[in-house]
Amino acid sequence: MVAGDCTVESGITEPESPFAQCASFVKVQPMLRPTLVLVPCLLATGLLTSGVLAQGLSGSRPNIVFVFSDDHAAHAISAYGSRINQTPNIDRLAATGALFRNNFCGNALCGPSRATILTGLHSHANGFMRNGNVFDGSQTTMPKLLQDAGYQTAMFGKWHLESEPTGFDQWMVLPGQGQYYNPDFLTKDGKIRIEGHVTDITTDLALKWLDELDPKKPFLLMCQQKAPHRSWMPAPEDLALYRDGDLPEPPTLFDDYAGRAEPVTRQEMEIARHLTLHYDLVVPPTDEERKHLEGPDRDWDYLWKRMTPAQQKQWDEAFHAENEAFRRDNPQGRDRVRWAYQRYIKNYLRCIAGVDRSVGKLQAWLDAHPDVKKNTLVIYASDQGFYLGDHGWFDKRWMYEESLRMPLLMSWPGHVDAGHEVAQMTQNIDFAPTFLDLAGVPVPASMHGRSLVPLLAGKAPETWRDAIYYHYYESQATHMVASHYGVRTDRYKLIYYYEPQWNCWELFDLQKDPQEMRSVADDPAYAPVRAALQKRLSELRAQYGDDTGALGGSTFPIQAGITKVLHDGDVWQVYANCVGGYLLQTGERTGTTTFVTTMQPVAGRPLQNGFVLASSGEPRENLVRAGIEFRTKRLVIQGPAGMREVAKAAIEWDGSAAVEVRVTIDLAAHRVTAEALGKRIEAPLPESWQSLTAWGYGASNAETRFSALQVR
Ligand code: SGN
Ligand code: CA
Repeated sequence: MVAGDCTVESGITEPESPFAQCASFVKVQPMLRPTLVLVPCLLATGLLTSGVLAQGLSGSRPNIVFVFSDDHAAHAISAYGSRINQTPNIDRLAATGALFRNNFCGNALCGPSRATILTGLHSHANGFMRNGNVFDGSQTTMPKLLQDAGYQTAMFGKWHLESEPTGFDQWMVLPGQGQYYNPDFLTKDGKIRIEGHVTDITTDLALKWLDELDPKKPFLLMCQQKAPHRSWMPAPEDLALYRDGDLPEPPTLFDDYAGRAEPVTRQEMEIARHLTLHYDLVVPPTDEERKHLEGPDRDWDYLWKRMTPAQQKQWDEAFHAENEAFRRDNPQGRDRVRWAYQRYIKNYLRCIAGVDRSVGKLQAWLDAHPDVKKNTLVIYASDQGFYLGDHGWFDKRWMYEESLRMPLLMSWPGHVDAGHEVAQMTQNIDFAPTFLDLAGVPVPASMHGRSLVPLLAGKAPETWRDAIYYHYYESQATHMVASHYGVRTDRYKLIYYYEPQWNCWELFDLQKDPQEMRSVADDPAYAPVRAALQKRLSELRAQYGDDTGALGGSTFPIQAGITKVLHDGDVWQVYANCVGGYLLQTGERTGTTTFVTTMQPVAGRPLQNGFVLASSGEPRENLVRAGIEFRTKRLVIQGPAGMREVAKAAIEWDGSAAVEVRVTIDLAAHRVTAEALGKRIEAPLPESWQSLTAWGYGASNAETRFSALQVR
């Protein structure tokens, strides 16, 4: 078979043993089927240079040990220059292999990043745009393709994609976020609880699977740690770390958000205001405090009770004295922020110490099995980055560097140069193509990413990407980060907050302002840069086929959690890829107002609801929702305090026909009523509601068709 200037023989039809020496990988490519030759095609298209190492890696069918953690920022890895911790085992991967300097996610959230890794697709194309979506496990995924190509496949630990894992011979995953102590695992045979700390247990499950492998077939092991995700509960043996002294604070701990767009001031992820005392900062509540617990703090007792008495004792010993001192000193203002930062970052880093030890255990297993080791590529990565007090924050979601960056290290001694650094911009869309390329499986043309194999060989293809695309959707959810999409090049970053009430841009010159403290979007000196980036952004949206985030004009000046709006004559088709998404028009109405519309679910989407919404004042705080909960076939009213259900009635409905809903708001009687299909429900409204200031449509995780809203 001849392609370009290189001849590659192929014809090996049996998968090669991972335990055998990777036979003469320089001369001959072991390929699964003669028709599946990838290297020459890549060479012909210029994706690959003639790097001997690169030719050796494509189709070399290594075992892949993929260690993947949750929320581990690159700047908490010493190989990436961490100022606050040491990660000797992860660093060893860099010392013996490659470190990717500029690896990014496409949507800094757990489920979306995982769905991207499985599919090689950005969120809009794999359908998993926000946590709480349900992954469509029937689509083509990298583990399935590897399985078809003769790989043994396994997944242990955090999954977070709601549907059952597909493409794995063996899996044991945490339900949802999972628990740190004595966690439950979902298995093919139901749920089991295992005593211990989740990081150790996940590692042990992976090691046990390695022990039981079929030595004749290559394997993919996905060992996915829950740590260091919130609420940062380290294993007992790590509680003693960082006891003495303070860790350095990030320079932007007291960021005031001046010079950034307005959504940045509206988030709820500040160390100062949003870290909770009990759940996050592990100070147990007093009896008095226990009477008024709010938000995540309500879960502290549950977490505590999950622990065994021995584990509780270890926790008490670790934190009691510090907690007493905190109660006694009762720091305020910046002192309290500093105290919270120290408590938070230390527990976060203690969790990472456990993850690093897990990487060490897997390396030790390989060291003890040299025949496997010589055919095994070990990878460490995490689903997104995280704010380690940077900008005063914890959590992720934003397109700013700290959460956009994902750590990525790959070690395969003898095949990847030790100490190799990759400077090109890579992304989580590239993981699946890379694994497939290594396995000699053709990369489906539909995948958005590209194989990183040429970069591993130290040869930069001339056509490597000059920009990455990003799109974050989970607007109306925990931490309240506005939806946005954007583009990053090696020097600049352009971000668009597209919900109409924001409709604003940020532009950062990363060379002059690496901490992204001052947007230059409106600086005339940057007008040409901004224009070029806007063009590049449109091109990327077209290239990846992303038409989400195009929100149907200015008829609804307030929107949240809406992914797409289609407007056809009198019909508004609203895709709210979010719990409680809404679009509102503004106005002023007193007395009694009746709203009438029909609502109908669009087939093929997860069914949740269609609502008429009305607000008095700030919609985020005062919003009544009345309409049909499609899933449960009920007429319901929610709010105005949060999304709490305040009235409900079952309806006779076939689950698909358009339903007319009539909602009346009587501000004199302080009452909201909803009627549909002969049923009528009502609920009180606060006296503070003197006038309506906005109204419109709402939906949750649904695509819903509404007729024009009549306002009478
Ligand atoms: C939970 C956390 C949030 C976190 C999300 C998403 N709250 O909701 O702080 O942003 O997960 O994290 S908690 O009270 O449950 O800890 S992700 O990694 O799964 O995307
Ligand atoms: Ca995560």
